[in-house]
Amino acid sequence: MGRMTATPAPTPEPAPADRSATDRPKRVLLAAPRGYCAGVDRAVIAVEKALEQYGAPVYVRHEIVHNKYVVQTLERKGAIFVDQATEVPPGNIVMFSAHGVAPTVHEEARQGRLATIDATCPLVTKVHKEAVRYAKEDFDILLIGHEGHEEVIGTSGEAPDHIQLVDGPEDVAKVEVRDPSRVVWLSQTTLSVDETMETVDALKTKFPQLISPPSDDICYATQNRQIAIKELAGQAELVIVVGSKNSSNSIRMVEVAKQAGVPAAYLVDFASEIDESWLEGVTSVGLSSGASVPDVLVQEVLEWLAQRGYLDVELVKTADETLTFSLPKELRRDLRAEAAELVKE
Ligand code: 10D
Ligand code: SF4
Repeated sequence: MGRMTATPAPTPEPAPADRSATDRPKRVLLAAPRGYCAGVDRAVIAVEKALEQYGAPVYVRHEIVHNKYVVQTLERKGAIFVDQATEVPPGNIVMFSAHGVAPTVHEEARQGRLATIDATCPLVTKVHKEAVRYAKEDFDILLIGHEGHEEVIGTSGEAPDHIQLVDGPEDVAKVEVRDPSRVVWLSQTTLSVDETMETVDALKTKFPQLISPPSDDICYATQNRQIAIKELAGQAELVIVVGSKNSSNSIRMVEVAKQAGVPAAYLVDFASEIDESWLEGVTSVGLSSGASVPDVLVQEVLEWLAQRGYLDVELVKTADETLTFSLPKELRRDLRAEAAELVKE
């Protein structure tokens, strides 16, 4: 009997991890937390309640939150959005947006004989209070934020003589202060955490005695959404963030995804804005939404993706959010009667 030749070992079946990207089931990695934060939820409900209680029209100075769909939906219910309180006819109700306003805007409303509802997020108000306190103590305040953004305009208005804006690390070179031993930095609530820390480091190099805010000015919701998007970015070839083009926190999420290494990341208001070509060669799509985005818009994107074979939806959860804020106290008053009295005075 001749010797048996050794049978070559069978080629092992490729393990699932070795399968090419095109063989793997298409999936969506859905971020949690995403969408509405406590301040946005409060502000949107405040407009709805005001319309219910006082009837239309309720004027709102600036978009209540930076979201096209929210604004269009509230307009259909009777809200009228204006750029300035001075555009509102006397004897009416005006609501201030979640981004906050300068004290001069409260004064304009008084002069214009308007009843007001302040829907400023309490976490923005916290930054206003810090600005007032440090200005009283005669500090130079370096406000890190994006020039022209509504929140920055409101916060700066609390202490215009003490605040200067620092719009990113490249702005640091031009910052001048009166006394380098009395300088504090504050920030807009919806910035990129990493970029803000770069700006702070540059400021600290220039002003070693720089004081930090007593607690984080970048709010919990902004931070949580950025942490979740970083987690997605490591596992997806495409990230879609639902949000409007003027929404600072939503724009930051796209930037954070790109910085975390995802090959492509886009901001869309609606599923209809997604370009089919973005999906070429993509197995895993990361999906999230900004703090001003109702979840119905994310559900529409999920349906759009499901129709194109992205049927598996995996939740990528990095935090639980339970914070809620009570509604603006003005909603407990009869503001229509108050507004009518104001025009009689
Ligand atoms: O542009 P943004 O991120 O500041 O505002 P958005 O309305 O999109 O989100 C809510 C954030 C607010 C009101 C600022 F704190
Ligand atoms: Fe408030 Fe943060 Fe939401 Fe802005 S993003 S409304 S600061 S909770």
